[in-house]
Amino acid sequence: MNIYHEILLPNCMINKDHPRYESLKLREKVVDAYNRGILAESGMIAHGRGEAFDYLLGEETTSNAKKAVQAAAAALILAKYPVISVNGNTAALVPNEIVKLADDLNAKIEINLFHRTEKRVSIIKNILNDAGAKNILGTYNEKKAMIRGLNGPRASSSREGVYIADVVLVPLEDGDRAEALVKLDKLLITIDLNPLSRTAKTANITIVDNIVRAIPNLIQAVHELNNINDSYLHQIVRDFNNQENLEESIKKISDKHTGRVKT
Ligand code: PTJ
Repeated sequence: MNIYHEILLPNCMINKDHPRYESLKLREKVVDAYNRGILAESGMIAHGRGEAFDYLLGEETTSNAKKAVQAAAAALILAKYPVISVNGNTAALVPNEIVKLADDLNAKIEINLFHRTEKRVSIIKNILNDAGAKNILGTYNEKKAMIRGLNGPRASSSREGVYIADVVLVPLEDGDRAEALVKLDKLLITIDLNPLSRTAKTANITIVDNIVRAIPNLIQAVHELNNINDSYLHQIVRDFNNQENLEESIKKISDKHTGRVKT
């Protein structure tokens, strides 16, 4: 038994040689996060939907996900005011990686919850602080700005964060909020395993991959593209076509299961 099992998942019975070990380990992590108050109840359902698409995609990063990562990294490097929006699922699965990415990009981190409660915001803030984040936006002791076109707690955003950002990375986002942000002329980057979701179709750049692979890939791509000149980065962003990329993901799923192609 490794440290992860002993400390975080004392009751976990997953055998390491299980063919779907990684996926089952993530599922346990999500259940554990729910029990610790990080995840909304529906965060577990959202994870299950993602898990089904991950299974269909072969649980590995496809070539078109890699292309989307390049475009996302280029857009984030070019951004004047990049913001990374964090929800319960993101905080549960990749807190350290989000903090590293934000540091590398000099981006702000903002907690934005669909099912917003003061308690969850505080738990997620502590997790990000433990991962090394210093200035976390979206908490309860700031002035809020409301996102036009949305109602209730999910309309709230930080005046120093998403509200004034030019480029926003919002993994696992709900369709209404994605649409509202695009209407505000933000360049929207999302990570969503479902290439058919409204968010995936609305965003400017959608990385169809599991967040646990996509964020480390993004960190790597930012590292590789950081010293490349701006005109080449603009070219990468211009050449990326989100709709075509999503269609490729859907084709990958169908080809994979008719035995035609590997990822
Ligand atoms: O923490 P909160 O309160 O902000 O709530 C977060 C959830 C995710 C519950 C909320 O934003 C929500 O309801 O989202 P949706 O509309 O269910 O969309 C989540 C999308 O993320 C779905 O299309 C899933 O397929 C996808 N998804 C789930 N798990 C992963 C994922 N995509 C990438 N990596 C995953 N691990």
